[in-house]
This record gives sequence, C-alpha cells and structure tokens, in this order.
Amino acid sequence: MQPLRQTWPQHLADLYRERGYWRGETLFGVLRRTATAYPDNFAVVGTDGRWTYRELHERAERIARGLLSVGLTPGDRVVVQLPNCTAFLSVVFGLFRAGLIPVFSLPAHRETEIVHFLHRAEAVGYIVADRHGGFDYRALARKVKQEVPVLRHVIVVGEAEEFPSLDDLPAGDAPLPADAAPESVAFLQISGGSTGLSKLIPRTHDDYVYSFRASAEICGMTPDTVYMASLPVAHNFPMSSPGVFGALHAGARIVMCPSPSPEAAFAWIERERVTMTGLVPPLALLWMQAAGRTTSDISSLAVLQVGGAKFAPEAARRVTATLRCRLQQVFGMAEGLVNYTRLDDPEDLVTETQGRPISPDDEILIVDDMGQPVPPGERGLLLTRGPYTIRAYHNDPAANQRAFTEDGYYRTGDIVRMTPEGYLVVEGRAGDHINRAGEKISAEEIEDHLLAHPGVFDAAVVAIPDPYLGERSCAFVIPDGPKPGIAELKAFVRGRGLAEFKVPDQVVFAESFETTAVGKVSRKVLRQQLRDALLRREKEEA
Ligand code: OOB
Repeated sequence: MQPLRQTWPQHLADLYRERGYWRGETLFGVLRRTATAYPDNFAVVGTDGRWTYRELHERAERIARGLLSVGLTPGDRVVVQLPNCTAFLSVVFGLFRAGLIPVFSLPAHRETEIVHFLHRAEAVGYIVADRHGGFDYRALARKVKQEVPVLRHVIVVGEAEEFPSLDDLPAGDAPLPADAAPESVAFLQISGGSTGLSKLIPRTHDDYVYSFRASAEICGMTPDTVYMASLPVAHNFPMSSPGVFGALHAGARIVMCPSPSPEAAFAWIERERVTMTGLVPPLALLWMQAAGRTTSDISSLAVLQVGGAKFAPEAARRVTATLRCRLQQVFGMAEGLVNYTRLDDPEDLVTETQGRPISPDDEILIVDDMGQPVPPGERGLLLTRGPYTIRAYHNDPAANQRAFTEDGYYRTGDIVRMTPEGYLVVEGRAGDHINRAGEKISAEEIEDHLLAHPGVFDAAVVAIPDPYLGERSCAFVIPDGPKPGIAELKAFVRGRGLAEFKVPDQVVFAESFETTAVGKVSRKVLRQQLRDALLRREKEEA
C-alpha cells in the first residue's frame, strides 16, 4: 500500500526543515532514542503493569512482528480503541514500528462511529480492550465485524474470547521493515467535527514529532517529570500537548490513569509523585472542589494544564490556591495549532488568555465574515497554517473545500481576539458544534439521527450554556403526530450506536420552527433563534 501523504508546498517544507522543526525523526525513532538513552528508567505505569523504556521498546517490537506475521502489511490502517493503560503505548508503537497506521478512536465511541472510521480509513484491523468502564468491547467488535466484512483482524487486549489476543500474537521472526519516511502519514486522528460525521486527520511523523518535542520544551519536561494521562489518551491533548508522546521524547515517566475522577486520580498522584497532568475545565472544577477534603497527598503536582474548552477566568484564578500548583491554559485542535500560556507568564495572561502558539512559524489570521483581517485586538474568525497544521483531511474532498482556504489556511471555526502580547483569547465559535466538557458534538450528526425516528418531523440541536459542562446539548423537536416520550427519544439516539456523550441532554418540543417570509431560514440561523428563545424563556422563568 502506498504511504499516505500530507502536502505542504515545497518552499514551506524546505523552510520547516531549514529552521529545524522537521528533523526527519519518526515516531518510533523517538522511542528508540529514549530507550537507548534511559533504558532502565520507568517509561510507563498503569493498572496493567510498569515497564522501563527498554521493556516498552522490546514489547513494541514484539507486537510489530506479531502484527506483520498475522498478515497485516505496512500501510494498512488499524483502528485502535483502548483506554488509558500501558498496553496503549506498546500497541501504538508496535503499529508504528510495523509501518501500520493507527486510527485513534476514543473509548466512548460505539458501533456507528467505529464503522464510519473503518470505512473512511479503509481499515482492515481493529484493536480493542476486553472490557473497560463496565462496557464489553468484544461485543462491540462482533457487531462491527458483521457490518464491515473487509475487517480482517480484530485483536483484543486482555480476555479475548473467540478473538486472537494481543498476548498470543505469534512471536514471528520476520524482519521488521525499514523506518517509515518521516514525511509520510503516521496515523489518523479523529476531528471534533462541526458538520456531520467526524473527519480523519492525517498527521505526519515530521509534523507531529515537532509539535510534541516543542511542547515538551515549552512545558519544561525532563526525565524527572512524571506526566499523568487523565483524559482519554487517544485525544490529541493528552497524547501530544505535550502529553504521553512529549513525555516519551523527554524520557519522563508516564502514568496511565484509567479514570479522571478525583478519587482515582489523586491516589495515582500520591503513589507515583505525579508532577504534571491535563484536564478539561469541568474536571478541573471537580478537582479543585475535591482538593479541600482529600486525604491523598497531591503536593507533587507542579503544573495543571487546562484546555479543550474555555476555562472561565474566575475558575482559572482559583487553581493555584486550591491545588497548590501552577496553571497552564492550552488551546489546541487535533488538526494542528496548539497554544500555551507559558510557565513563567504573569498571572493575568495565564488566567485570562488561552496562550500563544508553539511555533514562531505558526501563522495566525483573524478575519471577518468576508475573510478580511480585522483591526488588531478585535474579534474575528481564527485561520491558521504552519509546520504542524494539516492541509487536508483524509479522503474527504467536500470537508476540505469547506475547512481550508485556497492558500492553505485551516478555518478553525473559533472566534478569537489577540492581546497586545500576541496571546489568543477564545471568545466563541462560528461552527455548529456543541463543546460538551471538551467533547465536540456535531449538531448536524445528531439531527440526522433524530430525524430517523418515525415520530420526528424535524429537529434542531443547539448548544446551551451549562454551569458545569460549559455547554450541554438541547434538541428541539417537532413531532410528527403524537409526541414521542423524551426518554424514548434519548434511548432511540443511544440505540443508533453512538457515544453516550452525543445523546441530547435536553429535549424541547416545538410546534413549528420559525421561517422567514422568503421561506426556510438556514439551519444555522434557526439554531441561533431557538437557542436565544430558550435562554430568554429560562431567564423569564427564573
Ligand atoms: C482539543 O482538540 P479538539 O480537536 O478536540 O477540539 C478543538 C476545538 C478548538 O477548535 C476549540 O473550539 C476548542 O476545541 N478548544 C478550546 C480550548 N481548547 C480547545 N476552546 C476554548 N479554550 C480552550 N482552551 O480540544 C485540544 C487539542 C490539543 C490540545 C488541547 C485541546
């Protein structure tokens, strides 16, 4: 299979190499380098084990041989759905070593999403956990396998039942392939997705290694750092901002925390003397609350990163007093661009802004609806391009048309302004997705599922401000005949095989949706009107 490419214009690729951003190191090369430098340091610890860098490197090579000897071939795509566990790293680096392309799904994804990823990526493999969080992934794999006949290899980490298990992969003595080309695509990540189904994000070795190497430097990671993955590690934030990959680059120790609840996480912090972790705002609020009454010793925590959704300045100001650590805000996206407040920034910048870009060559444009740059300091739509921001989604011409300008800028859909210091403040969003505690939900995707219900004539899904989640989802529904029950509608959406976080939090019935004199209003305007009307009503009732 031909390696997948991502194309930057030649002069920019040359520039990024010249400036030392792209150094020709592959993802597996990063592990090989640290395993040589720090073979006996602990690399990773989780509920399923504790391995040194040498052990992690050996395990990854063994898995690479096993995957090739069961018939996978370099370039094949493999959907990976694993919780935070040590095996996540051995599997993923095994895939990298074998020249296989992981497609990172989240533990919350269900059959509709997995089937979509398999199709879109033309994947032939699926690696899952046995069970996690009370859910049986083998049952999911059975359903998915029936729907996708080209899925040739399902491999289970743990109790495999009828499937091959990771531990039983043949040892294989086939020679491993040469290292991948650093400019080739290393893996596909999932976009939050504002329209329709999630898109696949192709990241190259060169661009991704640069993003987490530079992030690790910004965050001062060293072999003494103990980084804990609290959020699902397949997400870009805990994976590479600087996340577990940045920690591997620095020779630091990684703690795979299976759940971000304060009880579980605080116990890990105490046991492993964790120095750094990252959270979405609602979890940061929970941790701040819990810190006052915990009996765990969390004094090792030096830096708490918060990102994925807007962290309110009032909450940001309380982090240091309650958790006794420094705060770092992180505003990033799986498509590329990541901004950080710096660890030595004055408090105002840290609490009131979402940071500045990683790279001096991250290009930032803030424009109005016509695409014209706004005056300095004013709010506008954020466009960006640079040495680690993609130029196109995988296998999705229609999305590419919408999401990228002609000169290669990614339209983030975020409304921002820039401070005189060059820091970004996120002010809102133009796209129609719901940012529910950092999980992005496409309004359109959920509307389509609601419309499949025989009792639904029309549906519009909108984001409603929520004191805990940041935003929650509200589905406005025009019934077709008698009103279906709210619980039934929710169960119907759930039954369509979707991640639980996509089930509408709230359902409101309407008799009709307003249309203008000219005819139908755009979905975008309609969603806005419905949201405003509901908020007005709630205010009046309060
Ligand atoms: C991260 O990545 P995604 O791909 O799940 O979501 C990206 C979107 C951004 O476009 C923005 O709308 C929102 O999430 N976002 C924030 C934010 N961080 C992300 N909005 C306000 N304030 C923030 N601090 O969410 C992600 C990827 C890498 C690092 C951190 C977050």
